[in-house]
Amino acid sequence: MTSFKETLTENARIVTEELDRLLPLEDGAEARLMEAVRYATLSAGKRIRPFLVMNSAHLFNVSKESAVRVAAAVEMVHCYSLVHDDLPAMDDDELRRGQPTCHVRFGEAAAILAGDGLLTKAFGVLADEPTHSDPKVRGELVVEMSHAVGIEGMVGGQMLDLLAEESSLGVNEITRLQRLKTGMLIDFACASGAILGKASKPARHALHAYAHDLGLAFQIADDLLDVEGDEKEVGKKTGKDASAGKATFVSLLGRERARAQADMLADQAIEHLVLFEEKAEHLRELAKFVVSRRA
Ligand code: GRG
Repeated sequence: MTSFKETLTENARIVTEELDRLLPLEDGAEARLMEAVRYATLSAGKRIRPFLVMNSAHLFNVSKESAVRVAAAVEMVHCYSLVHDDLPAMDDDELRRGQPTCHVRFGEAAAILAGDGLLTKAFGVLADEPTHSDPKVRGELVVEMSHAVGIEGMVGGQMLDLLAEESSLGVNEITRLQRLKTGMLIDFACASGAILGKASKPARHALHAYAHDLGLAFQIADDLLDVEGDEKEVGKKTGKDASAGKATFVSLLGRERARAQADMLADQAIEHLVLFEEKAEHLRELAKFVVSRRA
């Protein structure tokens, strides 16, 4: 029987192949930019968000050709956010996915442009005809992605995060910040399968509820890894939140309560999937993986 880790790895391979195809090396003036784009994107990420796209699409019998394009677009946006988040003006990190960050390897200007290029390309992929034969579906994908990652979503959450260094936030404020910063892209990844499959309202609500709890569980697990994780295994610098004096779920709740909260949210996420019966098995396993991962 295939283990969940093998399923995740196989999915990552398929999505990485699609990214490789959508982001080809260029000749001439763009060569250096594409090298930076590919360096940031084809690196060894877990590909959790693309996994959510592929498996939410599976619930509604969406073709793999459509789903993998959306999965690649979501990963492009995620990689852009990592590249920009690592910049000196933001988190100023030197290690990501076990390798030097994009700006360390290619310089700041190229890293900014690589992020810009990835974000723009992602919207192009969603809007392009091979993604879905119905232009209304493609339009919905574009609008929902824009909502998830723009000012009222990920970018807004990043701003709150930067401001948080100068103030002491409580659990409710951290929850809102993380919901915007990491939760909304996870939400879009889950919603995209339902959009592609023109799913019913109850199915969309169930996936939204799953994504909400999974996103928070993911973030608490990320906070725990920053405290407990091994730098080599995690592939990025750990202990950063504490040294920056940043409030996190772990600093506010303590490790034990934070762990219990993450486990409770993962269980709750799984309960929202009852409607999908055995078709949602991979999504259930992902919720368990997210809170038990070591990287
Ligand atoms: C728009 C500049 C900008 C930032 C947006 C999402 C985000 C804010 C920044 C990403 C940086 C970060 C470390 C966020 C915390 C949680 C998180 C998203 C971790 C990385 O995701 P994983 O664990 O990473 O899925 P891999 O490398 O496996 O893809």
